[in-house]
Amino acid sequence: MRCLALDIGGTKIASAIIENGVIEQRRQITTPQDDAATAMHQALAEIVRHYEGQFDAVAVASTGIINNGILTALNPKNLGGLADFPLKESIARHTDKPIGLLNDVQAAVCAEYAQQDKSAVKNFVFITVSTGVGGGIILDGQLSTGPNGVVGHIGHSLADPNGPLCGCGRRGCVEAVAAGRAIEAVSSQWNPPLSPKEVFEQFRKQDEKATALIRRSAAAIANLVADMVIGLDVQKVVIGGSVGLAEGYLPLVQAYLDEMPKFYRCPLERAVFGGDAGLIGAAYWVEEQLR
Ligand code: ADP
Ligand code: BMX
Ligand code: ZN
Repeated sequence: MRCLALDIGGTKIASAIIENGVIEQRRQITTPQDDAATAMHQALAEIVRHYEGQFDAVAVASTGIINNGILTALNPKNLGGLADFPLKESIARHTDKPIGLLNDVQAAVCAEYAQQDKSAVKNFVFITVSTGVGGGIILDGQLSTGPNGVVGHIGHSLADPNGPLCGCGRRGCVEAVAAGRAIEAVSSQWNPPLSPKEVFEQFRKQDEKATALIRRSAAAIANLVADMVIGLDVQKVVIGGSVGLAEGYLPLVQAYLDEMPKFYRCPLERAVFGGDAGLIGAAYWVEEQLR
């Protein structure tokens, strides 16, 4: 089966044709932030038209709570204020092929779990540190989505009760201290202002201010990993997202995790599929659903 796969994140929308797990014709655009609903409808129309005649199904991995084809943002600030969006219906205007949709990190964990020894690893988590922070959770070998598609929104568990207000309305979420946007919220106020990518460049040059900011993020993610391990008996965690995959980040998370007592630790790895885990996982999941 040839799938048109889409990965809609807070920063970028990736698309590709995927057949037997192989990616072809990958494209990427910036996620609309202004007049987000109209621009999102237009972007989706353009993507589907671009690949017209080349796919048998559409597989969508998207940021947000994905339930019954509707995208509901837990943190609308990650999507230029877009809170609710009829994702399936918007795509269905341009194709009569079947459309399957799930949360972006739920998709990513499917791709990465397929690479694991399933007899040894039953409970497995993918954490993305990207525009936001999200999780995909496999329990007893099965993707867990919950009755409303909410499972995995672990970026909105507590990192610091006195921390910054999160875009979801809660104070001190992991996302509000660890995500790309959380790094940017601080570094954009510096003189000169720096992007998260530039903060990482400074961190790798051992700049003190940049190191403190990256350390704050990595410490929150290490605590999140520990919470997953002790709460769900997770046997392995894989990290993705542009912040999670940035050089030097994972060793720092590992160092914080190494400081924890034994019962809070588990093996920690970089995503095998890197930034393509969402695309590949969406295609994999939709093929399973249609089989
Ligand atoms: P999305 O959230 O759309 O899936 P990404 O995984 O690329 O997209 O994450 C976007 C976030 O990562 C943004 O906050 C961006 O500033 C940050 N970012 C992008 N590239 C890098 C990089 N090379 N190093 C560190 N951070 C990055
Ligand atoms: C947010 C939330 C999650 C998402 C996670 C990572 C929204 C719009 N998104 O916590 O659904 O999985 O970000 O998303 O509320 P990304 O855009 O950083 O990839
Ligand atoms: Zn939050």
